[in-house]
Amino acid sequence: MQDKYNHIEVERAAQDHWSAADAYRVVEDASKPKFYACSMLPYPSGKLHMGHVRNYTINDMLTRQLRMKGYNVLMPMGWDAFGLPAENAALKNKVPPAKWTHENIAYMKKQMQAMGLAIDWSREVATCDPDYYKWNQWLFLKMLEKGIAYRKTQVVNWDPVDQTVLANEQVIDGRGWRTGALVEKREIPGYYLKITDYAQELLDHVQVGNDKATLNGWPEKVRLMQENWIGKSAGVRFAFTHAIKNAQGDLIGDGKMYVFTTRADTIMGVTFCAVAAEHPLAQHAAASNPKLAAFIEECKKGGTTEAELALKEKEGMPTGLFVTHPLTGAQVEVWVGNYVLMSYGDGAVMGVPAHDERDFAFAKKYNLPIKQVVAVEGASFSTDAWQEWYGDKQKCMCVNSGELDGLTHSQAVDKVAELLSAKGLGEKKTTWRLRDWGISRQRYWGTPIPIIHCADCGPQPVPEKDLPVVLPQDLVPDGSGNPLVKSEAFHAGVVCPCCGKPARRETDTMDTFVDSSWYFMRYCDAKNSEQMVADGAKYWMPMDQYIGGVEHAILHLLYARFWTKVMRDLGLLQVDEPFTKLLTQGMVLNHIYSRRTAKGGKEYFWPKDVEHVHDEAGKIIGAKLKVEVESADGLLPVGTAIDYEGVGTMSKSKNNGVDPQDLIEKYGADTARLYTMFTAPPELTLEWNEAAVEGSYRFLRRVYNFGHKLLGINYTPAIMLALGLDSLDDVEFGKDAKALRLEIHTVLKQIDYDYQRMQYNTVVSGAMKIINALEGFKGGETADGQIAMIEGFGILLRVLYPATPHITHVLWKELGYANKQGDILDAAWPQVDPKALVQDELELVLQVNGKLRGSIRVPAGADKAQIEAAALANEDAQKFINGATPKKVVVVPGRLVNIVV
Ligand code: ANZ
Ligand code: ZN
Repeated sequence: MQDKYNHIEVERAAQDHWSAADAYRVVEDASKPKFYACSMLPYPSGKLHMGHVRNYTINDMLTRQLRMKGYNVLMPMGWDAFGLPAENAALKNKVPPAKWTHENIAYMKKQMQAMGLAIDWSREVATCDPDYYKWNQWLFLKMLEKGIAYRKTQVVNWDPVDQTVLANEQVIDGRGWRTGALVEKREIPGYYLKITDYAQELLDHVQVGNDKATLNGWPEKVRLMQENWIGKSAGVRFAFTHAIKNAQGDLIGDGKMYVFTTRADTIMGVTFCAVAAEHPLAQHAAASNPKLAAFIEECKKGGTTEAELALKEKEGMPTGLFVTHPLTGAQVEVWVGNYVLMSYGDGAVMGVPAHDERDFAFAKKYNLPIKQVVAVEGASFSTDAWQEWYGDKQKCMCVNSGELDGLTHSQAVDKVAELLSAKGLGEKKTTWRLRDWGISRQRYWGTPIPIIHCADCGPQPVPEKDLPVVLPQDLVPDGSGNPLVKSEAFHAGVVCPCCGKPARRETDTMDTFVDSSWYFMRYCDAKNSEQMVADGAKYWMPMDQYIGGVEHAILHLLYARFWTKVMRDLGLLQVDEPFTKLLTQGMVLNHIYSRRTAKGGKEYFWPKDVEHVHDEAGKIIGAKLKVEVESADGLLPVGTAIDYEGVGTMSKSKNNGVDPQDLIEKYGADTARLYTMFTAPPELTLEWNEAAVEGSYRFLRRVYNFGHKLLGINYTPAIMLALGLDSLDDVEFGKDAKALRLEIHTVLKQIDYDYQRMQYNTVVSGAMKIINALEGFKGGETADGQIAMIEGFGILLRVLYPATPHITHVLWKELGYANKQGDILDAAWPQVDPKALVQDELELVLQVNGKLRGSIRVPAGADKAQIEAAALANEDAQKFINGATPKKVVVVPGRLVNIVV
């Protein structure tokens, strides 16, 4: 063993050993309890960032600890290898996305190996591999057969200059990212998956407080986000009648304009109606009203997400059309409103400005009447300004509403539904926010949708025997649309499966969320060429612990849950939910430093080049350069003033990322891992601190040095074994050794608990307490003292091992612990020795007349009489008793003694 900690040597030795032993290959083994621990698969963007390091270290700690506890643990890894960044890189560098992607995968895999992660690489999956995406295609065809997948027109972003469809993220402020041209909306056909068929089950399993909920191991905030996204709302759907006819003379919508409302109790407060720009009544009115037509065009531009709509100024225009209120018979004017979504409910709303905040803003803007129809006792209503209670349905009662007056919200809703249904104009209805999942993308780098288009027979599924439809590997996008459209090879020889005539392949590819919806199941049967999933998935699924970023809280998790349910319903799996527990790790943050350039631009500085400027109280008031830096304004000298922007997520654009590679090279993987685990609980943000990285390194050096010192004592583990001393039961521990054991086993007990709840930062602080206790131990000269140290150090190595596997592996071996227990990788998890926790003496709180007056120490086995005597003899007690005769003495065993005078 080297006498100084050399992380390079240590890590090389440990990694060589593990790879020679193929230490991380796991096989299904029915005799052991299984545990499936998995991180969200990374996009192969080029190199790892600190967020990855954090994510995978959490996963690795879990994996290594549970393996020691006797579980059969799977920790796999793969690559979310399709997607837009590869196409963008290809465009920029003129290399095919496949080449770029594979090079990145190779590099990032090397980095992961350098981190010492216990990944079973034999199960590696890259989603751009035909052996993988074949099964996307296969399941898609099954879904088509079952009607879960279907074709309909969809609205896409169209760049008129590049003549190409843009992904949402390629539209910036309504313009194409490359051309800057105003983006148009176009309708083209695409494929959809009926996730809405599963809405109720998706909600039930995730909803907090629902009896059917099974995802109790998920963070509540994620469950709420899913619930909101699914968005179940109970209300009433009913029609306003009208006699508006289209150009052909037919009644539009059979003379009924349907709306959906969650506030049917406010139906008497309707003063207008509003429809979406795409609504048939809006279209009809626009045909004879150019101003309205222009307004409708304007509405269609820009974002259509709910978040964008919420921020938009509420705008509208009257159509000049009127509909009839179903209960009062009043004529109500129809407006076009930019806040009405065509894709929700019926694309039309009843406007109740007194009780709906958006309608209120709209009515104020266009001077429409506002009529109060519900009231809350003691609160007064005015049309001047919106107040929260106007929209509150909990405490309110109907007013100014004829026969509804005096009813509560739910009574009134029942009554209105009854009245409307008697007229055949409406009924209660549940509406969902969740939409079907559109999976067609007009992009090259994705899973080809297995469809063949025949001029005579229409779109036909590719026969199963012809799967996979392989994506050409060598195309280079040039910015002018999907290169598959122009690829002759892709279409060569394709014939209609139905009539055999020459035909064309579908050139759309699948949304990459398809790839990430089931990769974790493929890990279980990664090499199976006959089936999508098989016995491996039976054994490993559901996943016991999923770990990833909160940015995937909605779409990815929802799609994966849906996909799992579809696979279950197709008989491929027996599980209802894929992820039993979920941990969303916090972001890694760092300081942000910037400066305005002479031209008014902004440039960011690397934190290493900058130091803080403090005021007298030590508060950071700014920053300055520590070194010369090349800038847009030429070379900036040391001392140049820099703006300090506080902390934020590490990102390339802010130039505040820390490259894990540098860290690993300088300090080693163990330090990088230890630092990320120690600095914050896994779910909270982690603020970068270079000094703490060095502190982590120093801690490991202390552990190493202590281990090295133990080599020189009489009772190393190896010598103990040689003497036949492999059980501690026969050892008589003296006072010092007992105290050391008490301390270490007490910490171990806490560490055990912290491991269970994955609070790894306090696991590491527990390990620090153990090394402090060992270093401070005074009884190391005697045999029992040395044995207690060897025991304690063995505990330290094992509790630390999941965080820092390399150094602990080497010390475990060099000191001879491995002689009996084998590699630390499979060593038994240390057990708390109940005997070590037994205290010889107890400290009891001492009270006189219920007031704290000090404490006493008594033998652990002392009876009531002994405790009483000790308390009465105590000097502090005597001062307060002051010669009086005690009336009684109360003893609470193990806690306190109270003398009452
Ligand atoms: C009248 C009303 C009065 C409403 C009131 C609310 C408060 P949730 O709960 O999110 O489902 N709405 C219906 N369809 C819409 C569409 N296509 N675009 C925009 N808004 C639409 O929301 C249901 C409410 O959203 C409905 O209830 C309707 O406004 C509006 F005091 O009807 B309400
Ligand atoms: Zn045909």
